[in-house]
Amino acid sequence: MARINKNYDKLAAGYLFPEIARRTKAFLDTNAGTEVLRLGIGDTTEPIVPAVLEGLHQGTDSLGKVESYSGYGPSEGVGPLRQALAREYGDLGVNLSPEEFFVSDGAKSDSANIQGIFSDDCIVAVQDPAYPVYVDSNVISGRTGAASDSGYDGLVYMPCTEENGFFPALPEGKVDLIYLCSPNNPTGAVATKEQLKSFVDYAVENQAIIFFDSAYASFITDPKLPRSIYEVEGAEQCAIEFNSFSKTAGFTGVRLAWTIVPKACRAEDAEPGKLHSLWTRRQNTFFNGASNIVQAGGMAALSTEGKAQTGEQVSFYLENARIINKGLQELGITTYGGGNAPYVWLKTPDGLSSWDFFDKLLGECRVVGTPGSGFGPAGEGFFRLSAFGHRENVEAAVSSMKDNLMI
Ligand code: PGU
Repeated sequence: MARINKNYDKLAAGYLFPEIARRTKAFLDTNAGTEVLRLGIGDTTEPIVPAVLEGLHQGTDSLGKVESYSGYGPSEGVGPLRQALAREYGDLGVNLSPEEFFVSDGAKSDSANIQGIFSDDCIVAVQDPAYPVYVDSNVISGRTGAASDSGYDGLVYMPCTEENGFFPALPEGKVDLIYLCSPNNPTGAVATKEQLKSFVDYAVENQAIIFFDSAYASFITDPKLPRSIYEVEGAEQCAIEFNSFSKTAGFTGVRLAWTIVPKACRAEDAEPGKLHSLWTRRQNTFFNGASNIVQAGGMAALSTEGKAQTGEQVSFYLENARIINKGLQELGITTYGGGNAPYVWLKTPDGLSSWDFFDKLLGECRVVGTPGSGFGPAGEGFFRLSAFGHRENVEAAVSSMKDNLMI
């Protein structure tokens, strides 16, 4: 008899973004002829820049010639891309070797899969609110109990609140696996070096591992803020980092990312290098490498021209965030984030619940956003607006909120 993985039954609801799409569709079905302005899922909208497109074309063309055709590549990614990534970190003053970079098809899959190389009885700590993948992947793998209004039993929630500037205090007691995301999804807060240092020191002392998701690092404009956790001394011993071309190069549909597992990184019960070899083994067995066409595009995104052009696109999205922030503040709404991140995190007016505000914003303004409670218990009473969008749509959404939101 084939039995299912019962942990799936513990998941509190459908995955957040399809749930929003479902509710939006239900709204459109009952309001025929209406159009909605989508600031919900953080999905890029602007076309891929010419220098990167050229790389993708070259990647495609090389498959059409016998002398440059390639089939399966190394599952860790092609050498030149891993070398180019290592050089990027070198520019940040971080010394990592190309073999410590694992190229993949997404930071989502890697951040969901990474827990698989750790023991089932590890205690997991997450920022609250957080990108739902961190929690859900640990629920599915059986590291939690049942869900209640205060979250899953057995998970350590680290609240990120207005009071602590949306960066959590260290966990009380010993935890084993810690998820941190900076610039943060959903709050838009960026951790300082000192804040990250406190977690690195904790992790080294407690032989814990930090999973650091820096998928939005390219949105950091303040030169004092760290773009990688490895800018903090000691992090190579205790941190695994995820990043992605998705938001930087418009690759959300193209799919290309990387994960760094330093050889110095070590688990409590294994020598340094073991985590690196386990992740190698895991990827070799479960993954056949990112598309060779796409990796050529990734190389182009890291060229001087590619970086200049994608940098302009990132600035464009940040300008969207500024427009959203300004509009909301003119409405008297308290907002956070946006300055170094593509998300604006707003406090719902009149103490509305996150889902009530979702319905109100959709009903009154035709604007779709993401309820903060979908990211964890501490997200209740907050709401996320994405700055990814065509300028005219972002402006239309802001005007509609100013004209129609009844507060
Ligand atoms: N990490 C973080 C923190 C993210 O917010 C997202 C996308 C990813 C990773 C995904 O990176 P990929 O390299 O594209 O796999 N977050 C979006 C999209 C929702 C989703 O389910 O991924 C968001 O709106 O939060």
